[in-house]
Amino acid sequence: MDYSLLWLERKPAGALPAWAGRVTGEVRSPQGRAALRELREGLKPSRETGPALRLLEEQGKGESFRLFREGEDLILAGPGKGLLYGAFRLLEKLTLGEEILPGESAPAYPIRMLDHWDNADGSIERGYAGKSFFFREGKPICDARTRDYARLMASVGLNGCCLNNVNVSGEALYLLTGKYDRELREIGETLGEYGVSLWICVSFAAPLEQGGLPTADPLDPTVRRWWRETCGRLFKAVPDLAGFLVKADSEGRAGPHTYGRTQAEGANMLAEAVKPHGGSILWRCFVYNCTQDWRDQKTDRARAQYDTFAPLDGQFADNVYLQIKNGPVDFQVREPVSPLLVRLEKTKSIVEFQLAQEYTGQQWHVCYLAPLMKEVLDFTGPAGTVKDRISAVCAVSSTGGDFNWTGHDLAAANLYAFGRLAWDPGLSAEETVREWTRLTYGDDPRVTGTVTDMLLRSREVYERYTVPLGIGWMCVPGTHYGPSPEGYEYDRWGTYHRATCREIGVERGPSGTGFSEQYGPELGRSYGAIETCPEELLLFFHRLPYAYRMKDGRTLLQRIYDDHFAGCAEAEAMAEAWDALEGLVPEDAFLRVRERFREQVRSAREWRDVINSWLYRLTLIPDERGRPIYL
Ligand code: GCW
Repeated sequence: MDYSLLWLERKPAGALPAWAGRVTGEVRSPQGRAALRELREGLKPSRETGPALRLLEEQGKGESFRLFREGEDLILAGPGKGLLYGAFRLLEKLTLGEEILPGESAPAYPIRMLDHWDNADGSIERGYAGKSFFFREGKPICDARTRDYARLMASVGLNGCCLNNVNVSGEALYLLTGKYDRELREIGETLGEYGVSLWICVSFAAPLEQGGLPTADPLDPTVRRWWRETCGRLFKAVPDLAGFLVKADSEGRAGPHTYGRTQAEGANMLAEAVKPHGGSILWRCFVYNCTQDWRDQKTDRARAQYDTFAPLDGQFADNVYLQIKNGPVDFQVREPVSPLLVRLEKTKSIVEFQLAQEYTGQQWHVCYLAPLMKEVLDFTGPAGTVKDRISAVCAVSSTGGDFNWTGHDLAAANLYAFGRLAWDPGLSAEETVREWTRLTYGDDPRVTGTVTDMLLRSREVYERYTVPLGIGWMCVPGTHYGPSPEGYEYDRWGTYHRATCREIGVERGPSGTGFSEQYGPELGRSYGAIETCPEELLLFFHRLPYAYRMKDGRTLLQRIYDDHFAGCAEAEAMAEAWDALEGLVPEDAFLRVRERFREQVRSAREWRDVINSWLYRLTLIPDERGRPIYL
């Protein structure tokens, strides 16, 4: 096989409970049948009589499952999808050697999906794991990998897949028009067997570009009719289609603003068209001015999404979900939680994480993202905690056609953790990483100890040698890999740190752009004042002189120098720790990860030297410890 099955490679072994010797069940749905098949393949039952694992398929569309004992039998009960999730959980627990306790489990959210930024030509926007396995040469494809992808998704409880890039272009524009109905139907059925619904991205300008109409104005009756008719045909031809994801009025794409309409008018028009087919609209909130003049100090990109969407709360149809990136700017290694996530009272929202490590090392650097996801889910704002307020979760996928799916073997931990947290946001980053490590590499404590430890620290290590204290955006424009401290500084994207020889950072407190006030009075006050702002976000919220004293007495500049030295040293130590696992993990995996660590160390040193040298040249303040800081 030209790809691995990741955490599904390992199967239960050793002494299994008596009931595992026989697997029976009357299952009707495709998902119920898949559950039975997975259990039989996983447990290899050998008896015709005696204690059994019995599957009881119940009516309904739910996704929960129950486990209970009847004499010597174990019963797994639930609707088809529930049986599937239960089957995978059961197999996983047996592989981990955990006790199977009676109980019930249900997902926290009805939509738990991956957004693929795959293009029809087979490339992937911000893809770091090879070519698309959904598109080849301009066409959607369905093959054995589609099915194995769906199995991997279901094994961690994920139930949605958006097939194509939010920047819809090329042949992907025709996914809507009937040209690829057969392929879409096939993909939809294959994913559906594992409970994964199919979503596609559509272009708001489609009536104009594909429909031949003179406008795409959402209030124009001919436009509305075009969408209704297009959806009528499409949803019939592709019964597993769940709806559309839309990037409108964002980074040059058309949207309702193009026609002087509100975001709600745009989203609702599409919502009306998909509603008769049970469809939903995932409407991205990534709307901001991407043609800013760097001299304009009033416009603050961090404010944009809240300013656009908060006043529209209550105006969206009930099958619209506002899709909100986890931070207010754009997937930096450290941002505050988007205030919009804790603001909406009457509108459904879906949080968007980015497993594709665009700004977190592009799957060459190890960066375990569960701590970031937890930080967001557990964040409490004036109207409650994110995990209780959102209605759904999604993540930009990190997958591609590489053998190991995610480019870096250790990046698979992010995919795993996202699924587990989407099902149960109460889990901890530690629990999920331990599970993943043991499922992937077995139980040798030298391996589990090293791998879990490095993964849990990896985000902060990355943050230290790249852009500490919430500063963000010192990466190379375009590729977003490697350091370029002023790369985005005089550009149009609104991503400034405004460093001079005296100060650094954007003032976002009440005396500045006022962004901190979007968090309501209490939190707003705390972010808005330098003394109470969490240090890790200090330069996100404040503009400070380099001589500013941090809580531990170091100057701000010294802290930045130190972080770069320390982060880089930690990256070097992680690489050595991995080297020590030679012979303890499979050789091919060992070599792949070792190659990645070599690049991580090279790149970490580059970050350290470029950022420190730049700051030294700007300020002429040397490192107090006299370490070499210029190239
Ligand atoms: O971070 C930016 C990326 C773009 C991406 C955009 C978005 C898909 O650099 O590549 O486009 O975000 O999220 O829409």
